[in-house]
Amino acid sequence: MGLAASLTEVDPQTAEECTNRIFISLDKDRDAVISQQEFIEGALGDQWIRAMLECDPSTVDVPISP
Ligand SMILES: [Ca+2]
Repeated sequence: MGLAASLTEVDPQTAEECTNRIFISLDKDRDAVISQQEFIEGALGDQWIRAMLECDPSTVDVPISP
């Protein structure tokens, strides 16, 4: 299954499960802190995490300052 197909199918993971999966994957030294280096290396090395971190602006309600 391709990445696009996997992103369009219903994912049984909850937001909390996704967050935990991302955190565990990125926190390589298990100190409960994600350093900038861990974040960059983890995001670059994991296609699923990169896909989860991408933001579609059309799905986010961002208030615009007057
Ligand atoms: Ca860490």
